[in-house]
Amino acid sequence: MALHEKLLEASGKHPKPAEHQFQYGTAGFRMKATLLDPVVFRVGLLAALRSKRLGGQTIGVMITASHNPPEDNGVKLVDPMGEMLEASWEAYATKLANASSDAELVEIYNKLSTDLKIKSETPARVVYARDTRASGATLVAALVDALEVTGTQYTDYKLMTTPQLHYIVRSVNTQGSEAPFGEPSETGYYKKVGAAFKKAMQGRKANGSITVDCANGVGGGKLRELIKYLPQASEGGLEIKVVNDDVLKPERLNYQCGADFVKTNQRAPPSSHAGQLARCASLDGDADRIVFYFIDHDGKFVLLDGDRIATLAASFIGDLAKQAGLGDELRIGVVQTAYANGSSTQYISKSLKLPVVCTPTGVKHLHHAATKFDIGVYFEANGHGTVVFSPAALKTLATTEPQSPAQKTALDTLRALTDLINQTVGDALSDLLLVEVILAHKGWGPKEWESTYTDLPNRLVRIEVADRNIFKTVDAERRLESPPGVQDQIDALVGKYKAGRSFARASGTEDAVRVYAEAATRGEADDLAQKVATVVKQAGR
Ligand code: G16
Repeated sequence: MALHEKLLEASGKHPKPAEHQFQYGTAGFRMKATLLDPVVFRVGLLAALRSKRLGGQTIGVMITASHNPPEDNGVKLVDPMGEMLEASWEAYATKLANASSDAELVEIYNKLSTDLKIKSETPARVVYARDTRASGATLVAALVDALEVTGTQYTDYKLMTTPQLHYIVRSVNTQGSEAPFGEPSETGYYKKVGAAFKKAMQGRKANGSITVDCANGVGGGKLRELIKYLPQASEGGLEIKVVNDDVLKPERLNYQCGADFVKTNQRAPPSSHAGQLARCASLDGDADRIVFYFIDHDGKFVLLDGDRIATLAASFIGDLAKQAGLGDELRIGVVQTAYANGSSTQYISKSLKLPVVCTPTGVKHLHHAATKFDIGVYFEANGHGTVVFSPAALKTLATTEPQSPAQKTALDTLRALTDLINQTVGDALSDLLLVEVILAHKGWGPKEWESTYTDLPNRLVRIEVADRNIFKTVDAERRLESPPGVQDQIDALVGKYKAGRSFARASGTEDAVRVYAEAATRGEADDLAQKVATVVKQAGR
């Protein structure tokens, strides 16, 4: 049978509901799982094309809806070096996903093959994994149908965190090269991270234990596994208490727990029994985000979010670079989004004296901007982020000869960090250990970490509107250009509050508009958020 006939037949098993329009957004396709079968099938076709286009390099497919509720699912593609799919291909993904019939799908597929000059004899290679959602297994079957029909070589990595799959993709593609990323297996990931953690600690002891809420997602089991590769608590290693790791009751995923719950509600999961000043952290459903928090002496909840991780990491790495005698050679910068607390941005530029760049939401934007520095630290306030070292910076670190014992220690720590940090994408497990290393080096608890600067009180509100696509932003999502007049109303409101700042943007992962507001006091921040939310609600009716 010719390929187009096979494609027609296979596509017939994955019909697209006529009324739905799909879009490859902030984190790939994400929606109610019941709608996803044809989308995943078509993403499988695109993964095959992408691999062929790149000369048979391995492409990753991750089936996850991360922080979304249990009934949702999603799918996204991972490029060969572990980055997010190249932006120009997002449009192809959207086009394939919206083909209204099997025949049109085959037509678009063939046209893409021709336009992209894809050679049919080039092999296609794909690796894939999924999170713990109940719908994952059926969606994998749709993906496999696409991989089979296109003659793609594929490996099923089963249940994995999203960043683990990114690690696998880069490891597979760099095997046998000058810069192998790691052993392309789950065990390889644990070995690499575990060994780097031990080196980066430099014999220091963690200050007490940390409790990690795993959102009842895929991160729980994986964290338990990773712990086996770390120095054991009984031998003076870090004690990690794993909670909310129930993946057998699907409805518990991200419910009243997890990084998104904690960040949005600015409170600990109701199940948390942490005592005062005890270090706590929450992952999200696919373990690519992490936020930290603690209960203060006066019983107040204190959040240490992505901005805090960015500032902690940037100051630590900056100090190490200076101690290693590389302060003038390595240009360190921080990348944030509009959600970054104004105080954090101020602290980075005024106290740390580092450049700060603001990009739209979405790791792909931040990652890209971070690669412009020798060492780029990027974190979204929601806890999604990592640190990237440029090839030149890695070379400098590898070849610099230390001139004193202190320089050697700093250099060794920096080298260990380049392995501890998952440079492909934000990785909650690797970020957890990065923070623990820094706190251990500084001899800090969460209180000392918090005391570096004072957050402006802020509020995040989620608003459901008739059509979120009418909300279009400019200036790294800080201003609305449509609907007309709405930004003027927001500006007028913001002007009434001391240190007020607010913006509204359509979510790329949920059917909603998000409003962020900050101001000098808690009352004012809440008030401003509610008022801007009302403006958005009216405009979105
Ligand atoms: C995804 C993206 C993040 C983004 C978040 C919320 O995270 O990867 O970059 O911050 O969605 O995006 P939005 O506000 O557009 O809904 P995750 O953890 O859900 O994959």
